[in-house]
Amino acid sequence: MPATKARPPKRPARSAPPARSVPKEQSLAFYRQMVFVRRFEERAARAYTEAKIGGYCHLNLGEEATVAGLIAAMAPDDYLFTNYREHGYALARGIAPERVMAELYGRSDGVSKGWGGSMHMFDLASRFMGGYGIVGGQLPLATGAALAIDYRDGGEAVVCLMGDGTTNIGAFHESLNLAALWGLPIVYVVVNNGLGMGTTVEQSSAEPELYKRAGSYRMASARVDGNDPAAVYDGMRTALLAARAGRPYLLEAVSERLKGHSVVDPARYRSREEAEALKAADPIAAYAVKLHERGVLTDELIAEIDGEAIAAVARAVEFAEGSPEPEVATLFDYTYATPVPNDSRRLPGEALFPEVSGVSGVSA
Ligand SMILES: Cc1ncc(C[n+]2csc(CCOP(=O)(O)OP(=O)(O)O)c2C)c(N)n1
Ligand SMILES: [Mg+2]
Repeated sequence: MPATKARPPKRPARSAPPARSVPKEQSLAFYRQMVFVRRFEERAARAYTEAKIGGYCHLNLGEEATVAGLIAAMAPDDYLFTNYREHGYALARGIAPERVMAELYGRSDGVSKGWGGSMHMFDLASRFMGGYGIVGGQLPLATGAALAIDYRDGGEAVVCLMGDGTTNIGAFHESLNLAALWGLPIVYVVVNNGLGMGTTVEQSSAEPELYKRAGSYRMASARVDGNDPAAVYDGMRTALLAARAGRPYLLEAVSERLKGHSVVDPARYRSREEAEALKAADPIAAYAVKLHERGVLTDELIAEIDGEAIAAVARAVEFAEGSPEPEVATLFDYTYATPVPNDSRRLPGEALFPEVSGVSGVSA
């Protein structure tokens, strides 16, 4: 597409109903969670630019309200699948920030023992099932998990997060179709941050009100304001109730991605005006104002919460920096569920056929 082509308006007016107001403690918990994710992500971005974190690194900046509301509505034994933009969800799900940061650093005390990195965190204890780098790759797996729960008559639900761009992947349609046919206990959540890399929802989706796509599968769905944690929480509770009763659900949470697609993306496709306007879309600032007006937050409390978050993130960084690198010999551990004596367990540089001297890295 030519760079000069005017981009369409970002999205139609929000159709989400306003959230019911939540008790003071719950709204404070939302706020703390949002600030913590923000500070964690900002620190991760800094560590990345200092070359302490390698590989890809996608941040939840701008999605903090969605993170807080979604996770608060889940039961501890529900399963969560995400895409690669996952740090905030891992933290909110209760994985220690030290282990999340150590994973970003690729260290052995990380959630995935340092072998997964930013995109591939996995923690069975908190039923955090990853962390997937292939767009849409998590959908068939999450749907399969929901089928397993149904088969065992379990009471848990599966929550499968994805971005707006993911709704144009074939696996989206295949998964929703089967979930609806089989009445699986799953909530598909579209975290609509307006962009798939640099492409807007309107440029890529013929039906840009993404929650409406569920209609093709006779699946209930709703759109909520992803900048309001209480709205997300309400919407998710409704969705989970339906899913547990065997009625899968599609929830769309609309927010903005405040920075580039990943840490290395300067987001040049955004005009200066758009970048400026984004400041007004900051869910944390907006929620602080709202809670201030309700008398839940004071200036002192705002400063205290922020200070606590910064200190906790600093401890996570210290832990990550002190954690050892994983042993190279463990490189292929966890690649397969069972030991598989095959070629891929050989380390780089090792001879393929040791008995044939001098032949290294060739295939028969
Ligand atoms: C199957 C596949 N195609 C393309 C890519 C490259 N890619 C990585 S992220 C991305 C955009 C996804 O956008 P969205 O689903 O909205 O998620 P967001 O990054 O906004 O969280 C693309 C196309 C990929 N990782 N996998
Ligand atoms: Mg997106």
